[in-house]
Amino acid sequence: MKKILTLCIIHQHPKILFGMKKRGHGQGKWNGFGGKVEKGETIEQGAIREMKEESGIEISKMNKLGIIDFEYQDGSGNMKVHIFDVKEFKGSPIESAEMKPKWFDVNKIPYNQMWPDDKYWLPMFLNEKKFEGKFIFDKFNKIIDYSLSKLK
Ligand code: 6OG
Repeated sequence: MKKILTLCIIHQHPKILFGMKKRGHGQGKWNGFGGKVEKGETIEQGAIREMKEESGIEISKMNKLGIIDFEYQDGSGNMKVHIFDVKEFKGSPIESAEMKPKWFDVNKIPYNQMWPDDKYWLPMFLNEKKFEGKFIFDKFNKIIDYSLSKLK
């Protein structure tokens, strides 16, 4: 079974909040906040829990914009990531053991320090378009194939 993960991004135009992952998978990259959905929780509950754990922020309203399948060429680490646009929240971001948060201008998104798939789908996210896609990586985290489509 594919692992189900969440990814939450706060976009308050013209600012967007990312966190620098301090450890584990994706260390050293800026990304939204999220992680694995646990047994017994819904995807939304998992998203809310991970956002709180990693940034201190409590989500009050969010909108699912994307679903992306990530696969590795060798079959390892396959996952399905549900991507949420956080619309309303309480609190302000604090650094956690996992993430160091920072607001960016949407014109200065640090794509060269992010997962290589982000530059394909973030423009749709910023335009609040729904999307779904699939990215296949090699063992060096390079994209070897992908598909991405906008949903109506
Ligand atoms: P933990 O494994 O630490 O959560 N994530 C990815 N995000 C993007 N944009 N591209 C990828 O390409 C990703 N792989 C994982 C999902 C990992 C967090 O990082 C996201 C989770 O929010 C392969 O529990």
